[in-house]
Amino acid sequence: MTNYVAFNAQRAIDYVSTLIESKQCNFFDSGQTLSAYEFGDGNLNLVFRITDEQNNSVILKQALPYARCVGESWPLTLDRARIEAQVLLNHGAICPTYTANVLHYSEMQALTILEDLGNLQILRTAQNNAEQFPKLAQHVATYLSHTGFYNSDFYLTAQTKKALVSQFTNPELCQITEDLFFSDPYIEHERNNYPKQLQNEVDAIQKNNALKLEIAKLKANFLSNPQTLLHGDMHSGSIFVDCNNTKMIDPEFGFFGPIGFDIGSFIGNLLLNYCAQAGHIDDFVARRNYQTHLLSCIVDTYSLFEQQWLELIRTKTTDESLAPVSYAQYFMKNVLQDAVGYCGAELIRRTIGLAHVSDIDSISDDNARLTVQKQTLALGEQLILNAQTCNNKEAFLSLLISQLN
Ligand code: SR1
Ligand code: MG
Repeated sequence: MTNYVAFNAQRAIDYVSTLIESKQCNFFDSGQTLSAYEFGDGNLNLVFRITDEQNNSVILKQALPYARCVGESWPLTLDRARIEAQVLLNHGAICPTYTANVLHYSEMQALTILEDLGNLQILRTAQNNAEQFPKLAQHVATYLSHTGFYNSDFYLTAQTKKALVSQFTNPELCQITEDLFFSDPYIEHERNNYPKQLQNEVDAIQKNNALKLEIAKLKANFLSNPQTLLHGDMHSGSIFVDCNNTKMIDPEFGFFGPIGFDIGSFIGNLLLNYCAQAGHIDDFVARRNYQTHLLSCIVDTYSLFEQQWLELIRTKTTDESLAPVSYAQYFMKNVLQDAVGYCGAELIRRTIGLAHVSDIDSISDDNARLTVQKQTLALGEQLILNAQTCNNKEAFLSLLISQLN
């Protein structure tokens, strides 16, 4: 095997052909002429679609030794390909229906070959077009509750869990989140990215000591609370959907962290889309209908997530000392409060930090976009400041409704 080399389309074809002809993989028949093109539009990696003469296809995802969205000036570990493949395998063993299937992994070439989900859509693209997915809440809740529970202290022995924490130690990718999510937006930083018309709002955030205290608590919890194996980047670009199917992709930021982080990030992205619709759907009734759908999706996701977690704790906990109902209720209240805080932080960092979302950036009218950005900042701030008042999901819903217009 050759040393690592960043692929182009021909190298991707050659690599897959060798796997097929040497019978290491069988996703294509031997002797087929293959074609490939690169279409990655994410922040970090190369992504190729490789197709045979019968139109069968797979996805080859290769990590670059730097962050693609910034360039070679931002070196980044190739180990993220291992983390991504191993999280997909771990989560896929627990929840195969909602996890993208890994067909092959190469540590040397920092690449994973995955099932092609091109028959589905990326959730963010679909939501920017106001499409509805009635099963999304159920699917995301099931994925997060099951992968969360079966990688937690409720289920694993302490020794097995500690071995997994070590296996999934992901310092460089965690550092990105620690910086972009929890640090940059709250200080003046060259990576921050916002229009000058938002300067007053940004100044207010960066001078708000109560807010900075809550962000410090959220960051400390992210740094040192290995509750479960997180996906680590549960935004709407990491989810493929259609009416009946949901598949999680891209867990290269996976590590053992606080359970509230993934569900909070997911809900934060639904709220970013909720706010952005003011710049996309002009008709008031149509906009309200879609926003109502998003709000139902948020409520249903959290309710089902909590219900499934409580049921899993009740029926599958292996450590008797963690089994009391009172502890389950205490535990889930803390998960909710964490989730509300992380949700608020996602709103703020996607508005003024380095990595934005197309939900907002695609609003063509400057004033409309600015109005949405002010709303996401205000909403994010209120969620962070009031997270600890959310003693139950009803309190979270009341908080949301009081802040949304
Ligand atoms: C440099 S990476 C920027 C963002 O993209 C990823 O998907 C993560 O969300 C990260 O924060
Ligand atoms: Mg990604």
